[in-house]
Amino acid sequence: MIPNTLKGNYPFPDFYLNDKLSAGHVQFFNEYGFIRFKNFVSRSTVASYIKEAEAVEKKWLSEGIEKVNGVPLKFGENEKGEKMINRFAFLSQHSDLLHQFLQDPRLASLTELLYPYEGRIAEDEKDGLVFNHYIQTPNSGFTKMGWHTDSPRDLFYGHKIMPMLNVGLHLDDCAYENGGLRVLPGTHKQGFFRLLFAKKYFIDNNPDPNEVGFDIEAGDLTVHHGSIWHRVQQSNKYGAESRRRVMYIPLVTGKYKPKHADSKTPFYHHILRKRFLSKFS
Ligand SMILES: O=C(O)CCC(=O)C(=O)O
Ligand SMILES: [Fe+2]
Repeated sequence: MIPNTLKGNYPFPDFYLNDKLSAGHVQFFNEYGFIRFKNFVSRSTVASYIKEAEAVEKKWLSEGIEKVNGVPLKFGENEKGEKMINRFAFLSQHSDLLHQFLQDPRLASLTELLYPYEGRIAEDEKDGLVFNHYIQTPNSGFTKMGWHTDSPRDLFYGHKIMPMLNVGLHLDDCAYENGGLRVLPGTHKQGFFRLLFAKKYFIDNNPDPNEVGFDIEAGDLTVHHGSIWHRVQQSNKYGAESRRRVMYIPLVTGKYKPKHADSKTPFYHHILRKRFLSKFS
């Protein structure tokens, strides 16, 4: 049971990752299953990453790309009614700048949170570097995401669930009241049954009395354990003001399982699509 003082709008100290993890960071993460680092990159770096994603988006749209390494892109319409990509996969394989970002030694240092497992940055595994672009428009493909954990996707591949981390670099300011990531602290420690059945995967979008959210500023980094329950609360704004972009880097353990141009589409993508994506995806 999480005490009342540890719910709602991030009731924890601000952490910074200057060089590598401190004992306090590790202790916090082990207790709650997530951690946020303020100002991981500067606003100008954020702007350069957004520009990079926009260039790839333009290219993929003009070439009619629909899948990358078997992973379907998600499409929708922006505030001007133009076709856009709501979810990119393996983005760093298509951008030198983002590939360079993944070499930041501070990212590799986060694998320590997977101890005693040896972790690695999964640039060519799972969905690689994911870029999520949420926006509320009449024909958006992506405005929110229901409760889920990231771990059971392994089961769809017929693999055992291995510990993993999802590291999010946030690219837009997003105040707690305006929506964004919500986590249920401590749920990474639950048993297998609650991992699978505590909530209805992707269907349940209801706030939980114990959830924690964040006043996110562009450049902040969040790390969450693959087994923590989390969701994305829809923005209460519309159009350009509702925009929320965040890149996710998977840090994984276990056998190296690279994907390539002719990798098959994982079955869970068919389910995900049915459950929370619009007619455009
Ligand atoms: O957009 C977010 O912050 C979370 C996304 C997420 O949970 C996922 O892609 O699995
Ligand atoms: Fe997730």
